[in-house]
Amino acid sequence: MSTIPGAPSIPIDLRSDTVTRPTAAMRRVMAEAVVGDDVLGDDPTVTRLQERVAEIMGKEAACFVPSGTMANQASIRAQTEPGDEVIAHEGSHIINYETGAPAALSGVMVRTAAGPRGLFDADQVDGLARPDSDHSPRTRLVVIENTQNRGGGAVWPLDQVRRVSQRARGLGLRVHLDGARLWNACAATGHSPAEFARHADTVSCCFSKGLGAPAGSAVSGDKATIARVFRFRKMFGGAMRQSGILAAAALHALDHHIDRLHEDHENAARLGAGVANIPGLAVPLPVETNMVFIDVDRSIGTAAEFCASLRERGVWMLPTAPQRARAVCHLDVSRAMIDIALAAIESAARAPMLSGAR
Ligand code: TLP
Repeated sequence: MSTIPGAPSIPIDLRSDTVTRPTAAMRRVMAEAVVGDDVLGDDPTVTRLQERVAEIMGKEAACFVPSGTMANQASIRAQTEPGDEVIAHEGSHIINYETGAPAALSGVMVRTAAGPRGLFDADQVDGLARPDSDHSPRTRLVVIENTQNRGGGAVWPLDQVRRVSQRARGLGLRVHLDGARLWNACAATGHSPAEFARHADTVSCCFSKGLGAPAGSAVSGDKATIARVFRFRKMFGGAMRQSGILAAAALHALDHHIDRLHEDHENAARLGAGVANIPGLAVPLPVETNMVFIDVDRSIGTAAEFCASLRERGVWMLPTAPQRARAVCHLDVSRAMIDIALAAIESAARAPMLSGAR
């Protein structure tokens, strides 16, 4: 791909907060990690991470898994049986980006809730939960995603989480919190992870997004449920051996990369405000955390064309819909890089696209 003169020599990668590379300090603790065979239960670093995460979430136990997807899917499988139904927002990650896994791995159906910014409220749970009958699927689980990715990195207010959870539990349902970016929700609101997690039976969290570790997520919950999560982690092929190397990175991230998340939020706000002033571009969703969604006017081109043009200018973003792109701020993006990115975005918005303006 050609690069336009003046583009930064190292790309500014805003495709996701998953793109961060481990820092030198993180690589050091990984190299020095004391490890064992975690499938046999004797990797001390994994055990330490699991205990630490359970404590942070205010739960009895936690299970370290390779990815956020496995955290969600093992949680769904642990709390449902084939033929059951799960309630989730239509824009949720488990529906849109996990390759149909609820159907494939758990044999469940998902009944969708609608609502602005990926949020829904307690009354919708009433309407979506099935009556107890011989004919209906059994509704078993409600999934809340906080922050909500496709909703713009939207934060579920604690009170709304509480309302939805109370209603769900009142109906005998369990609650799973997809907390891939719960750290960001906490940084934005000042609430602790445990304050959100107490309203969920299982809560996932990721170390490989805003926290900057190379891989790894965890599911926390009561002992019996987490025992089932361990079982399905193994069944899904996610039990790892000397995974203390990864757990060491996660522990380092918990110690060093949580307090700085507000910087990503400030950078995203700066990016969003700048983009909103560029003709032909709009910021359709409030910038609450580290994500900025950008709507591209058809007169400029498609979002894919816009991202391709931007890439030639050294800035990487992902198209998420025909006219929508996403930029995510993270550990490897500084405030100065945001200003460089804004200049590139403005230049790309002015340039004729590959297929020309329509
Ligand atoms: N999200 C990725 C893509 O899959 C879209 C991203 O770049 O944002 N829950 C939520 C809310 C997520 O955003 C993601 C990843 C996951 C779960 C899954 O995590 P991984 O990628 O570790 O399986």
